[in-house]
Amino acid sequence: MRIDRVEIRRVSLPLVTPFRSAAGVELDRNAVLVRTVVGDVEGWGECVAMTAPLYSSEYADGAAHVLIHHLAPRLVGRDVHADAVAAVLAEVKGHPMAKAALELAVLDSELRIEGRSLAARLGATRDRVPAGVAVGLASSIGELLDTVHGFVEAGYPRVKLKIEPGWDVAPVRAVRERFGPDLLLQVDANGSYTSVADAAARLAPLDDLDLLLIEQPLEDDDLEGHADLGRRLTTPLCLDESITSARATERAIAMGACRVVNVKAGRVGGFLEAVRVHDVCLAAGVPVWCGGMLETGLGRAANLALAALPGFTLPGDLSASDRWFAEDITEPFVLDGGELAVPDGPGLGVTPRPDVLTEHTHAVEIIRP
Ligand code: NPG
Repeated sequence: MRIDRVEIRRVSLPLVTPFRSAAGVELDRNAVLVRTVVGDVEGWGECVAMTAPLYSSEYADGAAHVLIHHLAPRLVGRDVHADAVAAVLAEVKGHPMAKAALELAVLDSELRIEGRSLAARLGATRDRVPAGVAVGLASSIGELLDTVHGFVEAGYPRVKLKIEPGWDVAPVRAVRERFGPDLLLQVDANGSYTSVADAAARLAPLDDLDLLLIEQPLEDDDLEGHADLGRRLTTPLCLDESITSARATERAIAMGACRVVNVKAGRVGGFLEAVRVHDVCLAAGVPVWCGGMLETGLGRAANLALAALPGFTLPGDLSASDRWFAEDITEPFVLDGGELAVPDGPGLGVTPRPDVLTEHTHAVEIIRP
């Protein structure tokens, strides 16, 4: 399959409400989209890097730069299959989110040519997956309860609350008391606790609140700290930022640094590596779930395909499009009985709506051989 052309497209979609976490505040989704052209077939990928390097070292402008100047030029004009993309791009160090977006676009074009869905290609075993919603740091407990109430009313079976030191036990307890034991509830600290002792002292009361998990309390590289903290708490610890590859997943599990894994294709360099992370977890009996990064419908479609694999036994950060966008660039994903349908058309199973895409695009770069 010869890649005739790659386009890097910058879009900015306003969020319906700002999203605040220990990794900053998001007001708009500044996405970098990748379009590959193979004959008369196009393929789409979405880069999940955020506007600023606060969640990870990658950020949208940097990802666009490395895609335009270093990654896309290695593929255009070449005969390459999706399986080989990661190896071709490997001589460029780092930049997993940018690489994942380009690999996804190649996968999408290849699968459209084959008439096969991404879900089938990745090994999905379900056609619907449970939804989950992430709720940002709020300015008061009253505001938080109102926000969660709206999502529970909309039918979300699982809620994830962002926490940080000073905004942890009290808001989480208030949510548990108000919505009762049936709500699937978990928390995410984005690495904001600075020591094991401090985290253990602050988070121990969460053990009485029947949480599914506590996500990434400590810094990315602190696997020993997570293992130590995990022994001091009864609530399972889950890693997100620390999980950078299938090998890192094996190490984290072997060290006892986590009992649950959040996988994001962008963070591990692509959907094919995300499947390998899933395989490691499945073999080790460790539950895995699909993270979210405020994706437009393109990235959301791909996440749904991944989340339909058998090891994904916990609901992901997979919400309906209207959780983030008044108008998505694809047909919106809608909640149906607390679930979302996994796209079953060729490739991603969705494409951008040309008018919406044009309205929100502010730059396009074309890379030719
Ligand atoms: O539903 O797409 C979603 C968002 C889920 O909370 C979510 N993502 O740390 O996992 C995370 C987090 C995040 C989003 C972090 C954006 C930083 C920026």
